[in-house]
Amino acid sequence: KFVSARKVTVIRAPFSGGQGKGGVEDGPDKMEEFGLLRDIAELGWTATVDDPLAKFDLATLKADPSDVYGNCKRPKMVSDCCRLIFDAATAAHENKTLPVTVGGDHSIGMATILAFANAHPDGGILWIDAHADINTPSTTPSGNLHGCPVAFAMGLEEDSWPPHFDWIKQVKHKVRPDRIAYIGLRDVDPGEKKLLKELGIAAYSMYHVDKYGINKVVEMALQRVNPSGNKPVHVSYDVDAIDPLYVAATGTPVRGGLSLREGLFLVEEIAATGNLAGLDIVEVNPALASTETHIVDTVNAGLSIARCALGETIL
Ligand code: 4U7
Ligand code: MN
Ligand code: MN
Ligand code: MN
Repeated sequence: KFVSARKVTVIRAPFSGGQGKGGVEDGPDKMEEFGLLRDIAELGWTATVDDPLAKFDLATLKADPSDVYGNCKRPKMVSDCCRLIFDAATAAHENKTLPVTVGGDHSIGMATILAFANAHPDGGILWIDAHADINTPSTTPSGNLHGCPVAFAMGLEEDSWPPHFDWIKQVKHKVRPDRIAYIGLRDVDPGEKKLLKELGIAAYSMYHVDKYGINKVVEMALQRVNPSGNKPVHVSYDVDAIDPLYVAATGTPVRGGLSLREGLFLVEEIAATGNLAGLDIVEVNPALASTETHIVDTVNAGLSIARCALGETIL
């Protein structure tokens, strides 16, 4: 319906400018080395690979000390790269393919969910994360823009934005607060809590996962963002939603997360609806592993998310 004939566009986003640590830019390479494209093909999907950031010298851009605005780090780099990813994702939606964007840090989520909302204004978004990523330039405690993508995609507090993000103001359909739901939260900043409350956003934390179980939580989240059950759904999956026991190689690990099975069940359930129309897999950072096992576990968790979302376990 939203995606024709099992076609995927893999959008490579080897981007790390939304946070300070190195290594997350190697996520796409590692995922491919471990067989991302082979797995997609084996599941009967045809993949085209898009590499919108290939023309940039990302290491040089990241090292530019003048790229700051107030407390926001690297607004120009984040904006320039997100604009290209937005265009790539928009093209994927126009071609009726399923964009699978592989990060890179989660700042690129502003581009993918904005492209999704603009292409499918009545679609729903699930943000799977330990964090809410809805800080604005005025609330961010770190200045790292990977903690802010939802605020940009919603157009929140535009007056506080670095001018680099003006292009977002021209995008016709922004992400609506009633069309996004969170699952997996356990590290939300005070300013973010206030925004979630004020905007009435559906936010299921680990407390809710324990209280109701993951099956019920997914059902409640889908009910909120896709009440008719027949609209497209985008899943923005930060691997730090899963417990660091399984996913150690990520930039901002928080204990007490989803079990690997809960994390996979969630995307299996979306696959079963047949409504998946966009997927991000972000924050795999192979450089933050202290053992080879950490790398293998984390990258394989990322691959499992992709395969389960594409229907591997729906028999
Ligand atoms: B991620 C944080 F303060 N909220 O804004 C911030 F705790 O994409 C963390 O979810 C953001 O990994 C984490 O810097 C961003 C912090
Ligand atoms: Mn996170
Ligand atoms: Mn995130
Ligand atoms: Mn993280």
